[in-house]
Amino acid sequence: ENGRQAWLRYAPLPQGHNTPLPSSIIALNSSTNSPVNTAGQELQKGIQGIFGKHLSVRNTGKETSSAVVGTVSQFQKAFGTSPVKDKLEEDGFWLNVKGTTVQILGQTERGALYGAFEYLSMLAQGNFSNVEYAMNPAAPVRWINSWDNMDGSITRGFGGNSIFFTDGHVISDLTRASEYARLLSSIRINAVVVNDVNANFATINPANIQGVGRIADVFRPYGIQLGLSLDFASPMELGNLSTYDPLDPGVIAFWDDITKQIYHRIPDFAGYLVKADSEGTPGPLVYNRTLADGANLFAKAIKPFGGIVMYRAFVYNQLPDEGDWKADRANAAVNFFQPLDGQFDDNVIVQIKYGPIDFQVREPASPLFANLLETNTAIELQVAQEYLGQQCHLVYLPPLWRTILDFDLRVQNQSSLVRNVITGERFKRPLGGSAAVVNVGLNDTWLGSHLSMSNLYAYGRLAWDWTSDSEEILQDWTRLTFGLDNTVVDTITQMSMASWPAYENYSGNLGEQTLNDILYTHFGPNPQTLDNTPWGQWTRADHASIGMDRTVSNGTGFSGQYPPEVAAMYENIETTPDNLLLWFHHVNYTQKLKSGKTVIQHFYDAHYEGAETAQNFVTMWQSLKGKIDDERLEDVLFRQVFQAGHSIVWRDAIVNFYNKISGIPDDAGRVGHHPFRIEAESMELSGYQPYVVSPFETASNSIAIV
Ligand code: BDP
Repeated sequence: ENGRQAWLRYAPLPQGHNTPLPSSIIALNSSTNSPVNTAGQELQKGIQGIFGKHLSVRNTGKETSSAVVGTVSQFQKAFGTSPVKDKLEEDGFWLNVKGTTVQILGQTERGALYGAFEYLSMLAQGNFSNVEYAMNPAAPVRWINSWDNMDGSITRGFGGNSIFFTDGHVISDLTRASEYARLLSSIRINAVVVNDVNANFATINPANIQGVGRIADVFRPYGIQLGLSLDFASPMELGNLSTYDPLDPGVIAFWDDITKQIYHRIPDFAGYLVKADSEGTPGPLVYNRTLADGANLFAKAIKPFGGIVMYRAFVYNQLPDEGDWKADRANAAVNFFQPLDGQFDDNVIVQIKYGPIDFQVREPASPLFANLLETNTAIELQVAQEYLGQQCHLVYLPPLWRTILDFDLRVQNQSSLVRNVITGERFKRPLGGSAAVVNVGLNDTWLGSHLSMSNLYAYGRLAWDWTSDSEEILQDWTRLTFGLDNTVVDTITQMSMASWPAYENYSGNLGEQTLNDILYTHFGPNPQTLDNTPWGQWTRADHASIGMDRTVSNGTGFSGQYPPEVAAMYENIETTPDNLLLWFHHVNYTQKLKSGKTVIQHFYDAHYEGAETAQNFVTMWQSLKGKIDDERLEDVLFRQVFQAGHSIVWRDAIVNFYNKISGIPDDAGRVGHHPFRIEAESMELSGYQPYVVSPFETASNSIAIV
C-alpha cells in the first residue's frame, strides 16, 4: 500500500459478499486506443480485485447478465434499441444496474469510461443497489494544469520530479503518465496541460512536439486530451523572427505553422494555455496590443482544428512606488480585462484565479467573474498547496473552493453564483469550466502526501458537479483509499473538515492572507515580508492598526469592482464579514469584531485554537492503528507530527510578531509564556552560544542557540 493506486485500489471487500454479479463484460469497441476498450479492461480488473472473480471481456454477446459498456450509438447498433431515457450531453453517461444486467452507456466513448468508473466506485464501496440514472457534466472544460518544466523539475512541486519531462525532453518511460491518466479519467478530468505556465519555447520544437505526442498517445485510451502552455515570445526565440507582435503577419504565420505541426502529431489536441505579461513573461502589452489581441492570435490559429485557448487573467502591474497607498494588485485583473469584454474570440476562455491575489487561505471571489458578461470564463484552483502547507500540512480544500464557487456576485441584482458564471449558464456562454494546478510527481504517493490526494479526487468530482457535498466526496475518497471501516471514515472526515479552518487560524486570520514567506518559499511564517516585497500582498500593519483599506471612499477602490449590492457590503465595516475584515479595511487592533472580541485578541485566540486542532490530528490519526495498513499509517503520522510542530512555529511567530508591534497583551496570558517549554538558551550549553535572531519572531524571546 504505497499509495500509487490512490483511490483505484479495488481492494477485496471485508466481509465477502453474496450479491450475484454479471457473468461477462461486453465492451462495444475493442480497438486499443478506445476508451470503451479501456472501460472493459477496467471493469475486469476491478471485479477481479473486489470480488476475486475473473470475467471475460468480449465485444459481442447476450445483454442479459452482462455488463455492457459502450456509446449509445454502439449499443443501438449491437442491440437495436437504446434504453437511455434522459438527455445525454457530451461526456455524459447512463448507468443502469438491474441485478446482474448492467448497462453503462456514454454519449461519447469517454462518457462510457466515466460510467464504468462510477459503477466500480459503487462496488468498491459495497453498494450493490439497483440504479438507473443519467449524469452530465456541469461544464465542458475540466482541466488540469501541470507546472512541470522541461528539465524535470516542477514549479511548486512537492512530490518528486516530473512524470513527463527530464533533461529538456519527454521521458522515455511514460508508465506513470499512463497511470495518471487512469486516475484522472476516473474523476472525469478531460484534459491536462503538461508544462508550466512560465513556458519554455523549446516545448514546441519539432522533437518535443513528437515527445508530447507520445504523452498524448498514453492519455488517449483514457479519454484525456493534451494541452500545452505557450511562451508568447516563441516567434523570436524559436522562429528567429525579429518580433512577437501578435498582429505581425510573420508571427501569425509562425503560430499557424506550429499549430499545424501539433495537430498533425496530436489530432485530438485540446488547446493552449497562455500566461502573458505576467511576472516577467512576454506578452502583447510589449507591443501596445491588447490582451485580447494576444488571445485571439492563438484562437484564430487553433480554431480550424476545434481547439481552445485558456488565457490567464493573472496579469498585474499595480506595484507601488513607495508610499503609493492607492496601488492595489487586487485591482489589476478587472482593470485589464473588463474593457476587453466582448473582444475575445468564441474559442477563448479567460482563466481566472479564485481570488484577486494568489491562492491565499482566504480571499473574496475574484470580481472579474462579475465583469465579463460576453466572454467565456473558467476558474483556476490549486490542488498544489503552494501557500497552504505544501502537502506537509493537511488542508482539505473543497470547503474553501465551495466558499468561492457558491458566492453570489449579484450581477444586475440577480442571482449570479460564481459556479453558474464559469459553467456558462449565467451569461449564456458556449464554453467554460475550471482548471486546477496539480503537482503530482514521481513519488509513489503522487503528491508527496497520501491525505492530499483527497484534494485531487475532490477537484474532479466538483468540476463535474459544483453542488456536490465536500464531506460526501471526502467519504467516498476515504472508503476507496483506506477501506470501509466506519472509524477510519469518521476520523479522516473530522480531521479533514477541521483542517482548512485550523490552517487559517494558525497562519493568518480575518482576511490577512497566509502570512508566510512571500519572497521565496511560500511556506513558513514570515509576516514581515508581506509589506517588504514587490508582490503586492500587503497587510499594512503598524503599531496601532492593520489591514488594507480597499474601499472606494478611503482606500484603493477595489470594493467598487463588485456589482452594487456586493460592493456596498464590502464598503462598510459593519457588513463586511469578519473573515474578510482586514482584506477590505484598515482598523485598529482594538476594533471590535462581530464576535465581540478585538482584532488582536482574535489573532491570539485563533492561533492557539488552530495549533491545538493540529495537535489533535496526531492522536486522531494514531487511533487508526490496526485499522489501516502500517505503511500508510506511518507515512501520514510523520506528516501529522510535522504539522503539529509547525503549527506551533506558526502560532508563536505570528502572535509574537503582533504582540510586539501592537504592545497589546493577550487576555489569556499565553503569548510569551510557555510553561512546559525549556528554552534552549536556558540549558547548560556546551559548544553553543545564545544568539539573537532576526526577524525577532522566529524564536521565542528572539533567542536561538548557535
Ligand atoms: C504564483 C507562483 C508562481 C506561478 C504564478 C502563476 O508562485 O510560481 O508562476 O503563481 O500562477 O503563485 O503564474
